[in-house]
This record gives sequence, structure tokens and C-alpha cells, in this order.
Amino acid sequence: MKTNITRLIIGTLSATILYALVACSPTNNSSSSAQSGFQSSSAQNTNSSPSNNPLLSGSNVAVAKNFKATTVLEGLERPWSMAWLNDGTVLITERPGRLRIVRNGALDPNPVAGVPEVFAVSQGGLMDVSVHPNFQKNRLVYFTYSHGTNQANRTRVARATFDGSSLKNWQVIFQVSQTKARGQHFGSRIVWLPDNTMLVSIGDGGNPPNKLNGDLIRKQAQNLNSHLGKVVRLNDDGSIPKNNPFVTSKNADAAVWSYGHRNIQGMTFDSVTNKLWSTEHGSRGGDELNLVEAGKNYGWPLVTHSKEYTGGEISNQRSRPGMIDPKVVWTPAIAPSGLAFYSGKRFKPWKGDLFAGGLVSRDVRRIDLDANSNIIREESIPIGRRVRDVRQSPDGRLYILTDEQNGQLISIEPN
Ligand SMILES: [Ca+2]
Repeated sequence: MKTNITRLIIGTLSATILYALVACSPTNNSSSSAQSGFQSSSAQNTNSSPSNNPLLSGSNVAVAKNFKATTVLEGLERPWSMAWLNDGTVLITERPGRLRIVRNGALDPNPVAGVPEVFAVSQGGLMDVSVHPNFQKNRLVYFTYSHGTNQANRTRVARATFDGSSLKNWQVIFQVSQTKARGQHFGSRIVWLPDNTMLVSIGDGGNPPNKLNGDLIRKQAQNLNSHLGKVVRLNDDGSIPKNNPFVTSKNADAAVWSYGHRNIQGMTFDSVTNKLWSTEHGSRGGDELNLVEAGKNYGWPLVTHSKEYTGGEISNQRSRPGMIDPKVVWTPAIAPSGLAFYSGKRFKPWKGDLFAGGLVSRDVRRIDLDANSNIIREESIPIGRRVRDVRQSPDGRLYILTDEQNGQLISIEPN
């Protein structure tokens, strides 16, 4: 009995230590499950998805040779997102809670006034910035940010008017209905649809041991009454569009647009084919690229290629009828961040491709799509720094932000 208890204690301790190591390590997503004593029962079955065969991307991705990366500027503290105004001015959020301006390639030393205090802990803070499609008329800029305390926080969406130097009339137009503890999984990308409604990604509420009503909070991703683990669709004033997929359902929140997501931090709309693409973080491995459609279930946490950080299975199912399989699965994790669909004329070899930033992989993955949005191939554009965002500028260039204390704005191009 004593031996069993000792084993239990040692086992628990090694699991805790492994969890700490994996959670803290920016690069180690493939540490052996054998070392931890956790054996995965279905580790050999990860490629069994007969429905549409996602690309299973491993650690031997082809590295791009014909590209050029140029640092435009540095001095940004943990930049998260960027957006362009009509005159070429770039707005850049810094996660600790500042909005910065770049004019004519130069970073204004003074942050923009008018941003309220945010919950800037761990993954949280001031996150996405997005300009209203009619900005020239209404001067509206939209933000996502985490708000609250370490015990009770949530993702908010706010808008404010920007007069060229400061933000006025900061107005919270949406907030996640439930609060959660700690600093994980806020989402939170904003994408505008052609009808000027907006999609916002919301994380699942965090890893174990985060709970809600006595159960793991991540299960809320399957609860249609919860905003957690969802993409929500809003009008530009935060009201709910009348044609949302679940507005007539009794047991669903009318804001929900798609569900079964863990933590989407990359989202982009291809206005040529009217398709929404997203990248979401898995737990240990199993990051996903998804083609997201209204009303669909993307599986988390019932169906996933990812494992617990401690090495055990989250689910032994990789695919299930009624749930949508990912288009790409990344194991080991790249830790996907910003996502851009390149539609510009400037870089012909890259036209119609997706560009997914990787925090852990420290690169941008170029995903070559055919005319029917099937994945042809993937290659790695190495950056050597944690990539937080990838965006196409209005003049058809591609820019990235690096997630560092001295973060950089970098342009990439084919050559
Ligand atoms: Ca999924």
C-alpha cells in the first residue's frame, strides 16, 4: 500500500513537472510520452480521417528559398495586431494595453490616448484592432481585449472613434457572457464580412484545471448557450444579426456563428471565393487550419488530434460524423497566430495562398491552395522570431509582427 501511494505521489509529481516543462517551453511540443509514463493508446491512428483527409503537417516541412524579409521598424512591446487606414497610416496594438501609430514608415513615440485599462496577464491584454469598412465616413475602430481579474476575466469587443490622434467614445459592444479564471484562451480575431457584419473568435475558457459549474470549462465549446469556444457574428453596433444560424434555436445563444473551437488566433476572409479561414491552437500538437462555415461544429474537445500537455489523450477520436475536419493539422504545434489570405496583385507567386504565422515555429507557413480551396502544399518561411500577426496591406504587401519585448514590423516578399 505504501509503495502504491509512493508511486502515485511520484507519478503525480512527474506529471506536474512535465506539465510545467511543456507549458513553459516555447519549443518543446514533441517531448516523448514514454518519458512521462503516459502511453497514448491511439498514437498510431492520428491519420485516420476518411471524410476529407486533412494534411498532417509534421516537423519536416519544406523551407522556402525564394523570399526576402525586411525589418521595417522595431520598438513595439508585444505587438498583437495591425490595421491600415485609408491614408496608409498603420494602427498597431501592444498587448500590455497601448495603441501605436506608424506614419510613413516611422513609429510615433507617443501611444494613442483613450485606451482603457486591460487585463494584461499571460495571453491576455489589448489584442485585435480592426477598422470599420466605412471608416472614412464614421471613423470607427474596433478592438478586442481581455477585461477583469485573474479570478474572473473575459474577452470584450469595443469600438471608438479615431480622430487621427486619439480615441474617443470608447464603447463596449460585446462581452463573453461567462467569466473564467487565469490568463489563457481569449481568441480573439475580428473579421468583417461583405455585409458589414463582424465575426469574432472567442477561446474555450482555458486548460484544466479551469472549470465551470464543476466541469472542465473547455467543454463549453460544445455548449451553444455559451460564447466560449465559438466564432460569434455581430452587427457593427454589437447587436445580433437576424440571420445568424441559431437565432431561431431555443437552446442556443443567438450570437453563435460556429462552434467547437479551442482558441482561434488567426482568421481571414477570402472575398473572392467568400470563404472564412481560421487557425486555432491545439493543446499539445494538433493545431488546426479550418475552413469555417456558419452553424458548423469543429469538434473541440470531442474530436481532436492534440493531446493533454501532460501527454494523455483528450479524445481518442480524430473525426466524427456531423463535425467538420480541419484542412491542416500541425503536430508538433506551430502555435498559430495571425492568418492572411493573399489576394494582392503585387506578388504573383503568392496570389491565392494562405499565410499562417507561428509563435513556436518562428515562421510563416505558406499554404498553397487550388481553385477549389484544396491544400496543394505547405512551406515554411523562416523568420527566427515568434510571429504574432500576418496581414496584407491595402497596397498588396505582406507584413508580420513579432511577439517580443522589442517587437518588429517585418515585410516579406517572394523573389
Ligand atoms: Ca477541430
